Amino acid sequence: MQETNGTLPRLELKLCAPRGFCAGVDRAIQIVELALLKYGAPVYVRHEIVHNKYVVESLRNKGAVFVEELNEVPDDGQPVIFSAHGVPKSIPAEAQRRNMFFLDATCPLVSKVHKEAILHDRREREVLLIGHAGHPEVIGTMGQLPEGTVHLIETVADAKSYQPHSDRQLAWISQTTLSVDDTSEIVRVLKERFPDIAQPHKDDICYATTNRQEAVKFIASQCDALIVVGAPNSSNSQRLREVAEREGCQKAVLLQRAADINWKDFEGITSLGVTAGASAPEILVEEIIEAFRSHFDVVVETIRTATEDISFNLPRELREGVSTTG
Ligand code: 2E4
Ligand code: SF4
Repeated sequence: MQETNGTLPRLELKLCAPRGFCAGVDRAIQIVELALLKYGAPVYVRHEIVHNKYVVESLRNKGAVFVEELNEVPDDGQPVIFSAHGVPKSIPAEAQRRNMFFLDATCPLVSKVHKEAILHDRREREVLLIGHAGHPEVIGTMGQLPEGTVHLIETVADAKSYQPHSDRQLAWISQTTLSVDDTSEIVRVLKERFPDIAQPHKDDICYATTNRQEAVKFIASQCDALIVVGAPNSSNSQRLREVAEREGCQKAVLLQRAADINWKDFEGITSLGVTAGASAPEILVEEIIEAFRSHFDVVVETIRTATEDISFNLPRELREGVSTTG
């Protein structure tokens, strides 16, 4: 039984499970940490390893140096790590050309989509990528094939108006962190217009994205407000906020830290849903719950809608014993 506090208003806090770190994020962060242990600082990381400032700052404090492009990395023999979102083929090619030592932290589920793109092209199919323009994962996936080969579909309207560029069979692939519902609507339109379009065996939207959206769907309509812990540039976190809003939650907000809470948003609520994007560490969820404890008499209930037991192997270079004694 939770202790109750007579002076503060009661708040039923429904905590989504699963939430937060997925196997791809866990692996990417481990790659940076193990590289720092094995090769010493600095270790260069191309792009935020995952879209979270707290994660990036913690790694920076341990000696990681974040850059956006390889031309910012000196030729000092230290490793450069590619972020979890994946990179166009031109990036490892450039690293090789410069004789750089690189480690690839691309999530294996993103790499799987890269392979699909390449395979469709080999089978002479015209590739359509469902995703958001400008996102690093989309840039990486499009960059698996020569420019102009992968065609981006962002919306249902794009699917309705798409004009094939060749007489090849079409094939669709997708970004891993999309809205499950929006994507199935886009796919429905594509299939209606192009019945023989080839598609992934299973969805390209990953298990973590799917499970986190399902969990939000399950609780959103029972909550006066819902917080997604995550960064504004985190696609999967943004999608969670949208899902909550679409399910009828009156106030769905994305927050990075407790300091960002606008208490006016939560005045008078009696139930609050909390989840976290795949790149948001649990410590930030705890920080936000603690902040609510100073304004409400909080009773936490964890609502589990799926269990996850997925983990990915580390790159070969980091699998052999890393000395922690320096
Ligand atoms: C790689 C692929 O893609 P998104 O913006 O959601 O990335 P984030 O870093 O927030 O989450 C981890 C991740 C990385 C998700 N999919
Ligand atoms: Fe990989 Fe999915 Fe996590 Fe992205 S959200 S890093 S695709 S497991």
